[in-house]
Amino acid sequence: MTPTMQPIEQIAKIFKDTFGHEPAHIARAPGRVNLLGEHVDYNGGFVLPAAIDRATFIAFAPSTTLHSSVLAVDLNQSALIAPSTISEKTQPDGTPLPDWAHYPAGVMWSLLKENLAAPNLNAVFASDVPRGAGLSSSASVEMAFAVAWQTLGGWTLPPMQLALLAQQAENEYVGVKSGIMDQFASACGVEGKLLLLDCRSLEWKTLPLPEHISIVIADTAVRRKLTSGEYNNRRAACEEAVKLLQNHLPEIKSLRDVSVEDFNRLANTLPHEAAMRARHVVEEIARARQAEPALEAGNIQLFGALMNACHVSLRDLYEVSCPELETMVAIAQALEGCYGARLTGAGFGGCTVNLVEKNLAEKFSSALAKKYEDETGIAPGVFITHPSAGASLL
Ligand code: NG1
Repeated sequence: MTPTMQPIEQIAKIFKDTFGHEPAHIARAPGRVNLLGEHVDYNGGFVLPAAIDRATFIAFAPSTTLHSSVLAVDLNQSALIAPSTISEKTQPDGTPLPDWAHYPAGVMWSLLKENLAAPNLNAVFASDVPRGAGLSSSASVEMAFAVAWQTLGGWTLPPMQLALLAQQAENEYVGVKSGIMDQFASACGVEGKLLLLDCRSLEWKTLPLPEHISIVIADTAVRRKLTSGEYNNRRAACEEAVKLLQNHLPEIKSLRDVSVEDFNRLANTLPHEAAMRARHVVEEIARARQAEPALEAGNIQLFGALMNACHVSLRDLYEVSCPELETMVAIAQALEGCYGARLTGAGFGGCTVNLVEKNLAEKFSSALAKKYEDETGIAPGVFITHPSAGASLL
């Protein structure tokens, strides 16, 4: 599926209505879905995401004013971002930047910090990536603006370097201590391919998705609050486990360095909660490594089984599931044509990812949506997705 033309036409029209002329450029930056390697990016592990055919689209042109003027179509709000007030997170008139504007402002801040030109621009953006659903809508906004400033700034960086700058924006400006997976997938996506990233070395490669397989995303339509607190708690538990394990394994730098065998031997030296969190990470990294030869060989049964095992681990050890995600996964796993189903992203709500036989994908999607609504009374969003290319100008 190619990206729908609708958001492009919409932002181009709103741009012209707002600024009185056509945009100079349009860029697109996709969201992502993670198939395996959950909550391991910040532990230096391996992740297996794909950029998806849902994206943030941005229409933009240089501005001669002392600020950038940014309009978020989906929220019907605008904000002014000026280099002179960016550090205070305020607009030029002293009013606070709205939360959504922290993403574009963070990217400008990050670029300026690295002495890269981020000229003032007029921009209109819209996205069809569901927000707060574990599909990296925020990274797609960051990457869209990173491409815009790269275009107007007259410099070019490799996509991974641009992703690292967007991650810096998210970590240091927005204040979410996320790993590199989201920005990487949005920046480096490859049409039709899954991506395998070593989050420590940042080396990556593509892996094949068999022709007869579709990826189906199912949004529970449940959004949990307190997610960033829960996310940071789990990060802290992983760090605690590393410190304690270093008493026995002084050479380790992160849970990435701990083998399943060593962990089994030492798990009882850790407090209960840290042991559960760390076990998920150590075993999940092992699963992601197993996935590489499985996908290279087209062994989708094994890959699906690894996804199912990942879900159990996220539910029982990492404790990031919720009743609606459980319902969605249980229904999916019992449907014909499903090889694997699990929650994707940080958890506590949001989406599941499902690997489904292509010729059954439509039937699977409508049955999943109907049964989920029957059981929960909540109308979900279920859609078939296709791995897409990374962020670029159109
Ligand atoms: P989601 O839930 O998609 O935002 C978060 C992190 C990722 C990664 C996953 C868990 C943010 C912005 N991103 O993803 O870096 O750690 O959780 O694998 O918090």
